[in-house]
Amino acid sequence: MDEPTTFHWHGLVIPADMDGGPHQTVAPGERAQVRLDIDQEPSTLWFHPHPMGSTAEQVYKGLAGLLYVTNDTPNGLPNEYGVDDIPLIVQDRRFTPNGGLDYDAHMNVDGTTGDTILANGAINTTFDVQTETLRVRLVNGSNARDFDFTLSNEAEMTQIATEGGPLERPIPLRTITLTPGERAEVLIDFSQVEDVAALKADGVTFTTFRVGELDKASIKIPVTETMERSTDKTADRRLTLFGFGNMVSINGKTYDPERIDIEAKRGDTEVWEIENKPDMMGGMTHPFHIHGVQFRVISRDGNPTYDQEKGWKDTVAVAPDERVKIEITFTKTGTFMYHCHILEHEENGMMGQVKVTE
Ligand SMILES: [Cu+2]
Repeated sequence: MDEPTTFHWHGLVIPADMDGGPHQTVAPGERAQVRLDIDQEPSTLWFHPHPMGSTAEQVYKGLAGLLYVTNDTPNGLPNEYGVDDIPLIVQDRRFTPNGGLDYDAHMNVDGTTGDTILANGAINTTFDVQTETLRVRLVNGSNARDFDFTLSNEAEMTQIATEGGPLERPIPLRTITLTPGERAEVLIDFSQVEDVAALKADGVTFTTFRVGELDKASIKIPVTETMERSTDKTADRRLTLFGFGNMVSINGKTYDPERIDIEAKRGDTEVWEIENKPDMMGGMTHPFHIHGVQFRVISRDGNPTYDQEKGWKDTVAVAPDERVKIEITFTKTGTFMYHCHILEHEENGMMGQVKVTE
């Protein structure tokens, strides 16, 4: 490329100097060697650039991919890549008349959206299902758009994981909603499907499953420890998300690379209350992401959070007028970003820095 970029590992719990935030740019023609020491739950992470001012356009034009964290312990889930375990990175895009990606951040003030839905970079994908149970790793890789995922036969999917690891218990769902940056692992049961079924985003088919002879699957879904999520924990910090378009802010401020907004100690556990303050128009959902950690969502407006969020998360949707409490333990040091994952909001300054020291 003829412009600077960075290598950001969304969801990896690593020190800030490996994290590829806006401070670690790689100039055109330059080479970067990245060493990652990975020690966290098996999960579906992704990577994308994070340079100040051009993250949204670089991601829109194709710079993003998946990173699987795995271990050697068989856990009873489908895990043969491309056979019974497939990724679907779902993104909306608009095309120029000659087929190029049409990025224009000004067409939609709250981020670039598209009229075409891609899965893994392609339009109208098909997959030949070979096993009764298929594990699908869903990623909302859009710049700005939330997706409601459903099956064409209106069957339930079983969500088994959030961004950073398995759910405490599997959750059957007809609709799975993901905001930009969020991921979910789901199991789809094809044993009752005749010929085809499709996955839809906001009612539009983006991947068709062709079903023939199916291998019987013996799936065991691992059950993990239940975490105590006391809804009356008091917040150590309050962050207020506000605004839309190019008038977005966190606690009334826009991003300043020279300013540390929050100082934290390594090993400390903090509760952050993230409030989405509505504006005169009612406001909009902001997906809130923190670098270098996986956190727990403990409450929404004082109530227990959704069961499908009871796993490690690195991005959490905060609806207008909602207060979401999350519990974070900082295990790595350095200066990390936290921001809205509507990429154009991030670029317009909806981002801050937390410095974690020994
Ligand atoms: Cu936002």
